[in-house]
Amino acid sequence: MSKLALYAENQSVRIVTGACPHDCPDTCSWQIAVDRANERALDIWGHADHPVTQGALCGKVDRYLERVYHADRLTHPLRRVGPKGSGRFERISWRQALTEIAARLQGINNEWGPEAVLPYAYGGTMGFLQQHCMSDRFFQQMGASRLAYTICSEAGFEGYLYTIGATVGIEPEDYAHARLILIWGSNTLTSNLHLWPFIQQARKQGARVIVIDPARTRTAKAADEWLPIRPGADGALALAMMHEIVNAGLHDHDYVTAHTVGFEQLAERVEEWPPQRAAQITGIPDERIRQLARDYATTKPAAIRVNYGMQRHYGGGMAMRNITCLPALVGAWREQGGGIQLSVSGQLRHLEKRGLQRPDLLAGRFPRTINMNRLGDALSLDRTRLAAAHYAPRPVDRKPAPDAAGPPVKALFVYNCNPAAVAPDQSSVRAGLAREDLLTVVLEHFQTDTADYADYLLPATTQAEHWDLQRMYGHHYMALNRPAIPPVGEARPNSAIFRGLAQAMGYTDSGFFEDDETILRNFVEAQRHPLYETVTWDTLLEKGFARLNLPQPYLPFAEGNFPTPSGKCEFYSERMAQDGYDPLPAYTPPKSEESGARREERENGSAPANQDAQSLACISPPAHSFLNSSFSHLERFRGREREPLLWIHPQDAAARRIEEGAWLRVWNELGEVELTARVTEEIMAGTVLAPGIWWNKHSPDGRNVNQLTPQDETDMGASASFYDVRVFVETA
Ligand SMILES: Nc1nc2c(c(=O)[nH]1)N[C@H]1C(S)=C(S)[C@@H](COP(=O)(O)OP(=O)(O)OC[C@H]3O[C@@H](n4cnc5c(=O)[nH]c(N)nc54)[C@H](O)[C@@H]3O)O[C@H]1N2
Ligand SMILES: Nc1nc2c(c(=O)[nH]1)N[C@H]1C(S)=C(S)[C@@H](COP(=O)(O)OP(=O)(O)OC[C@H]3O[C@@H](n4cnc5c(=O)[nH]c(N)nc54)[C@H](O)[C@@H]3O)O[C@H]1N2
Ligand code: SF4
Ligand SMILES: [Mo]
Repeated sequence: MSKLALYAENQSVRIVTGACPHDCPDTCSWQIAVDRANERALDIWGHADHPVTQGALCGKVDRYLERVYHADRLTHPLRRVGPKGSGRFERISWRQALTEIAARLQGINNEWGPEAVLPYAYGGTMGFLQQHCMSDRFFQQMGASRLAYTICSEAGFEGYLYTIGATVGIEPEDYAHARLILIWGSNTLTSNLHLWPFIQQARKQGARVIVIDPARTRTAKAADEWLPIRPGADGALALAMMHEIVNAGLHDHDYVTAHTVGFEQLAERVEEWPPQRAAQITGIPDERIRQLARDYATTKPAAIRVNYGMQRHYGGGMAMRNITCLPALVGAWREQGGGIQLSVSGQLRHLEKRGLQRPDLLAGRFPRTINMNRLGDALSLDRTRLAAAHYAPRPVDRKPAPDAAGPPVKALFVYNCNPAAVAPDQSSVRAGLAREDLLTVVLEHFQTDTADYADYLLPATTQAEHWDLQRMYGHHYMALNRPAIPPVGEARPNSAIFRGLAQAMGYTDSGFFEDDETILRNFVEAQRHPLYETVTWDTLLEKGFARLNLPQPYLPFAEGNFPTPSGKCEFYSERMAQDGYDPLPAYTPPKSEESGARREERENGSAPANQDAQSLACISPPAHSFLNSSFSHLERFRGREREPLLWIHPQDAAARRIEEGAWLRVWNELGEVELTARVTEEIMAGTVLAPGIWWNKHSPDGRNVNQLTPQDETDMGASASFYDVRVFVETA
């Protein structure tokens, strides 16, 4: 019997439909059973009618109610009592908290101007309401610094956009129709679980699945083939595939002629990329590259699921661009199950969001924008570093001179984010957070590593307790989240906290008085684009989710119509040339090839022959049981991941006399962290892998892998280069 059927018969239970808030391409629709007598949630499950959720949540969110009712939940406002970072607090009332924070903000605004206030937020929730609605209104009314949301996806986004014009692509359901599926820099069974049933359906009909990844992930194990590739080398692989396809005449002449621009220049460019050259860079034998290219061009339909893992490198933007050229080159877009998906968030680009976020409250001001990856620099009192923290996403963008960098950051507002654990160059971030003169306000469910540094720690509601509308990006269903239970303790939704702060600041705009349900209903009803005709408030209330007004099957580019400037897939991009890039696909090597670790090797004369002194590439993708740093503090999930590990190939381990379970010191020019060795052939030689993201305070030495990751921006979008890292490893 389904859970729904089980509870539906029970008069003492109410069933509330909602949606998972997490930053995950699956955006599941869920149902919660609530005991009417005491308003306590009893059970949670995946919505059976949702075409992608298909009745199942992942192993993390299946236990969401443990998170909701966990003894460690923050249940009332707190004010710091110990020294900065000590994590010691006393309980205060909401009124006290809001009044005191408002008074301190007024003081900072008067002395330094509003740009001295920096909001810092990311993916705790992907809801239109609790992610960036009332907070945007609040900070825009103030004129605070703005934050560029670059920590995850911007490099890949830009590469994809330059090539095909929008982040749209194949929908998950259509992967079932593919005959060849390349899972490229993605760990589907961990980070995009609900795609897997469609892939399995395809395999039942004979499809082959190939995983291109430096690690033999659980996805690679479940696939037909694992193709190990060196981190950061994907751009070269795609170039060589195009070389082979064009030289063998396997490209789709008609599609290329009708729907692409720049084929002649592309053909000339890829001439420079024979598979032998790419083999040197990728570590994939040239014969295997040739075969992959021929299979990709001749198996129809051919689908690519590319994801963010492969773009967390300096050349991530260009690598994504190259890969995005492939489906047009072979005409894969023609068929159901052919094409590519990075994200389908571009389907939301026609949303009317002004009523939600109220940019008009800026009233003509243009506050500076800070790149969130450079939080360490932003919190530094050194003006040169502050200038470096400004957002400059393209080569043609310039950062200001130190004198023009603006005021130091004097107040930091963190919500939906745990930067002390997730942001790069952790020692810089923590040094900044430890500044006694910095006012830090943190809105959280739990006392995270970041919350330890708060002056005021404010309890936020979870998704079980508040309204929201979920912004999906891996499929085409928007989902409404209704509150199932009353707030736990004195917790308040982010929206209510910012509403309260606005009132404490004396802001009078009517936008600060709207209630949550009204905001969402107005937002849904404000849409005029035909794409959202089917997403009505009534449908959302009734069913819990609504499909965008897209046909099924949905073939976005079967007849071209790319939303690029030329209307075609741009092998040659004039816009890239204008923005300061090579207008053609190119290979951009990892920056860590030239980083401190490599310099150090040359300077202390550790010759390549001396293998145990050599640095290794280091990547830190998500542990299966965590969601970024969420869930990693709960015993159940921590238990599943054992302890902070470093996967190292037996060859690299032997050269360093490292044995399974050994205590390791892992370091580079930025920092150092201690990890336990997992000696395994599941990572390619020359690369190590540290599953993330552990909280610092749950790591044996109080630090995590972000000690080793740089603030450096990627080639496009000023994104994070978490996996463009080299490290030295030795037994501690
Ligand atoms: N369970 C779980 N699910 C999640 C998350 C989570 O933390 N846990 N995080 C969510 C978020 S915010 C995001 S952005 C996505 C992230 O999920 P994905 O987009 O899948 O990205 P990653 O997990 O960073 O990396 C995916 C794979 O890329 C590989 N990889 C690393 N470098 C390279 C490279 O240079 N080339 C290639 N070909 N592969 C490479 C890694 O080994 C990893 O197996 O998942 C979301 N879903
Ligand atoms: N080394 C390394 N670092 C990485 C990555 C990596 O692969 N390797 N991945 C990067 C990526 S892709 C991403 S997206 C970032 C993610 O980094 P974050 O966006 O910081 O994600 P989480 O670590 O899940 O932290 C989200 C926090 O928001 C809180 N939260 C959830 N809902 C709410 C709410 O409604 N209100 C409030 N106030 N708080 C809420 C949760 O309790 C949690 O502590 O990390 C990045 N960092
Ligand atoms: S984290 Fe992803 S897979 Fe898990 S319930 Fe949420 S949306 Fe679904
Ligand atoms: Mo992410």
